[in-house]
Amino acid sequence: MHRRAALRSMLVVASSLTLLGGCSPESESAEPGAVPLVSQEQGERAYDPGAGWNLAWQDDFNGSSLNGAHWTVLTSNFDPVTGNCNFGTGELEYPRAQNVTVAGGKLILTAQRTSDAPMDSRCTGYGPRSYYSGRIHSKGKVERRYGKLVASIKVPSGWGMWPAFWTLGANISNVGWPRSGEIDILEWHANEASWMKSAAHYFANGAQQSWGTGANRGYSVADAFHTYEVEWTANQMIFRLDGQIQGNVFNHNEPAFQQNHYILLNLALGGNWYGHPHPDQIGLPWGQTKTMEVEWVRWYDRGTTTPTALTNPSFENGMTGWATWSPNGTEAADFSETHGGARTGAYHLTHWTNNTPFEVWTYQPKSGLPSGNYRVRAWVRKSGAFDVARLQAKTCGECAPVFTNLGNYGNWTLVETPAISVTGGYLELGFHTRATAGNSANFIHMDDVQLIRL
Ligand SMILES: [Ca+2]
Ligand SMILES: [Ca+2]
Repeated sequence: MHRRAALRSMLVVASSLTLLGGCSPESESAEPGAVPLVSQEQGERAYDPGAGWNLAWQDDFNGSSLNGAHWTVLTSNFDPVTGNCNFGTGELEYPRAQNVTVAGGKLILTAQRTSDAPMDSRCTGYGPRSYYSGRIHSKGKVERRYGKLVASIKVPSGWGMWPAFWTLGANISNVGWPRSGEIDILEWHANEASWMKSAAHYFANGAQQSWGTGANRGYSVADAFHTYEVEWTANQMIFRLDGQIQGNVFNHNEPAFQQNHYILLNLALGGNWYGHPHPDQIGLPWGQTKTMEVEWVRWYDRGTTTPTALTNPSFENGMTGWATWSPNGTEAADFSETHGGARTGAYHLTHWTNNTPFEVWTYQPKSGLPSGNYRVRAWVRKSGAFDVARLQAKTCGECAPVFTNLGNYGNWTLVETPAISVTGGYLELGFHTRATAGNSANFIHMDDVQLIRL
């Protein structure tokens, strides 16, 4: 998408034109710490997601054809999802089915020069394309949120190669881009061949917002398999190369990243990230091919996929299942009620004040929990001035809680606590707020509480 261009131009060293003839992965891979290329070609590249992560979905690209239950193959330079020609970035390729194959346990996206002058009838104003290539997505088929999304990918070297492993928000057809959100796990640029480039794009404060980072392997990552991942939670994204080299952490609170996303894999050529080069400038001569190969894509969930059941977690049955506590002197002002205007269902929990200082802890006690680590999630809208506003959990009435301080959110926003260890089977979880000065503008709305076992 051309709107991604601003970020990309910031990340690319524009003066690296001396690399135009192609980089030299052989010499660079001799640096200390480099993994010999031959070992990476033997078998599937190993990956360990770490303790507490469970495989929720995967495609190993076995067999001899792409799994149509997972993927849709694009066969045009017009993108029907976004309505863009050349994907909004002026890319030189025309995706077609022949250039998407599965063989040897791998997905293979093949780029090649063509004199066919392919062009979608909706894109006549842009002129014909000069390359064929491959592009697939999982929209409407594999759509998930949070967890670790990882792939083992071999990107092709060569100037003008723009392989990418990324996601878009599943609601893009309704809200458009960038409101849908976009997570770029891997983008590769020949001028910085040792880097995994990662980014997030979204809409906030009336405009497109872009955040970017990178992870540097120290030698070219092209022409060998590496793992590229994002660890995505309600509050953060952590991008890793080969499970170890970490870029900067993206701390977010964006609705676009609290919904399902779908996966895209594609091998683009040229376009705005390379400064709109002429097809002859691309490092892919007539009669040759370049391939982006993917050994596997995996999506891991943190903890169990089924949250531990709470009583009345969406507050549809008044305060059933929930208790309240207030310190002496504030009971008369502790307003902890259910109201309409819910996130889901008809009702939600509200804390508010009638201009009187108050404090209230609305919590659900849970007994009989298996020992382990837990996390609490809930959706919140909040405004006003509170001294304390927390989503929290504790293992006894007098125990120190784990908590997340709630910010001001105009829209329903998903929040979660840090992990808490439960060994005695008991947990209290809920919302604790306190306002020492009366303020009629104070409000906090809460709905859809979940207890997650990690
Ligand atoms: Ca495989
Ligand atoms: Ca509700």
